[in-house]
Amino acid sequence: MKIELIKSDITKIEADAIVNAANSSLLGGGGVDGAIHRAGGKQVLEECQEIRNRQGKCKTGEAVVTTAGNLPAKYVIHTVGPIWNGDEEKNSKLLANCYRNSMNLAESLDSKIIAFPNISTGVYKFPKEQAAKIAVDEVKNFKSKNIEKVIFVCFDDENEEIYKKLLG
Ligand code: AR6
Repeated sequence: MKIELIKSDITKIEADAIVNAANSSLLGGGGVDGAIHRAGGKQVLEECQEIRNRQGKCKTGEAVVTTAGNLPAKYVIHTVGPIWNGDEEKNSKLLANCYRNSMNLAESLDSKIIAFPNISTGVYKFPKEQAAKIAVDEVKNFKSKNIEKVIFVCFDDENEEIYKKLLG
């Protein structure tokens, strides 16, 4: 499995699956979530609403999938990152769950290429260095069958520098 780092807007990435840093409502918000819903259009929101009606809110660390509407990707995997509250152990486990559950979903969808944003490092204030380490560890430890490439899509300079160092 190849691991790549790109500085970009994730809505422009032609992956099989892009991951959204959603909130538990699944109904959109700001940051990367807002960008994905704006670019994906109403199909993404409608499918999120159907999931809400079926299963209620999405718990932190869990992931659900919709198609990608007008985006160049095939699927959007919506995962809910932890809101940083200083409880490093608990928040780290939850963030690791986001990456692992998203990889599992991508795998079950036969996705070959999956793109991740830097989950929880914006509005949710997870310290960026720690978040990047968790993301890279989870992806590297994942036993992939179908996934051939994971793309870390950094949006801000700070995350890009951190991932560059980590990935060498
Ligand atoms: N493409 C890729 N990455 C982006 C983009 C983009 N278009 N826009 C922002 N980022 P955040 P969170 C980066 O705040 O911390 C939302 O309102 C950004 O630089 O989007 O998980 C949700 O609805 C940062 O590194 O997500 C939730 O309520 C990373 O994406 C809440 O924010 C994550 O920042 C989730 O907070």
